[in-house]
Amino acid sequence: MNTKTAFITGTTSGFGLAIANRLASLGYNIIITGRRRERLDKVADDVCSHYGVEVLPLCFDVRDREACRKAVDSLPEHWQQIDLLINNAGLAAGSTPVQEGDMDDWERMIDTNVKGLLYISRFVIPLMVRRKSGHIINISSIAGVEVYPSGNVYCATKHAVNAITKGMRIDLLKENIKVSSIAPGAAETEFSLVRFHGDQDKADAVYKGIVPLNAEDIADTVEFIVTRPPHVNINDILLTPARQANTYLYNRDN
Ligand code: NDP
Ligand code: 8X3
Repeated sequence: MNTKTAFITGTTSGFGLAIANRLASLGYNIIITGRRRERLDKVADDVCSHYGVEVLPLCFDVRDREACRKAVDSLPEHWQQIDLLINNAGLAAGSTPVQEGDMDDWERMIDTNVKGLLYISRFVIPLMVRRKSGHIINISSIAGVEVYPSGNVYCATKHAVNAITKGMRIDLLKENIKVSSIAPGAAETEFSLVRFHGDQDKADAVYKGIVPLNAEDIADTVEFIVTRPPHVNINDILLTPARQANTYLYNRDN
């Protein structure tokens, strides 16, 4: 069996961390990324010793176009054979009506969720095209399907991810590259803590009275997508907690 290689962005916590472990458990060699070097190196050591696969940690900010270029350009020959790209790194910053929005928060979200995803894709996809083979999974959100109060710019970035996913699927059809997306609803990771700038009470309130999704649920979804036979592409999967009906309607009763 040929060992496959996956490039996963944002693996220092949450979905990316769970996906990295899951793909390693399936035998993938993995390229992992994030800005927090200590965490990244620890993930690399843990995954490597636990699963015995090769792990390459690359510490950089996806908002930095040249850093993205350098990271991909620096890949040794055998790491350039990327079978699977998971565009996961992303965030929400703030939750305020548009007329009160913090423009620095807006820029962080747009630069990370949209431009960062594009930069990484632009540098990795040619490596797939060269081999006429590959699979891209973009981590979108239910916020890419519906807008919710004070979700404005975050929702816009995830709507953009969905448009980019569709565009990739069209442009990469003749290159034998599959393109999928996963759109989770509320999932408990560091997401809300980041969104509320470290306010733990506000973050906890998001999940009050529901059992949220967790990172393993997203890793399960990735595993399902990547274990389909070659003739099948899973286009998009939207999953929510059982107690979530849409972006803003939850059953928080007992
Ligand atoms: P976490 O905050 O737990 O993880 C986010 C990851 O992205 C971290 O590893 C972080 O690493 C990385 N990241 C953030 N900004 C950058 C950057 N500028 N450069 C490089 N890496 C970056 O959140 P989740 O796991 O929940 O989020 C993962 C994805 O899932 C995001 O795209 C999010 O929008 C999406 N999502 C989340 C949902 C949820 O409810 N949790 C639901 C739907 C979608 P580091 O800080 O080390 O750079
Ligand atoms: C995160 C899920 O509903 O908080 O993408 O926007 S939501």
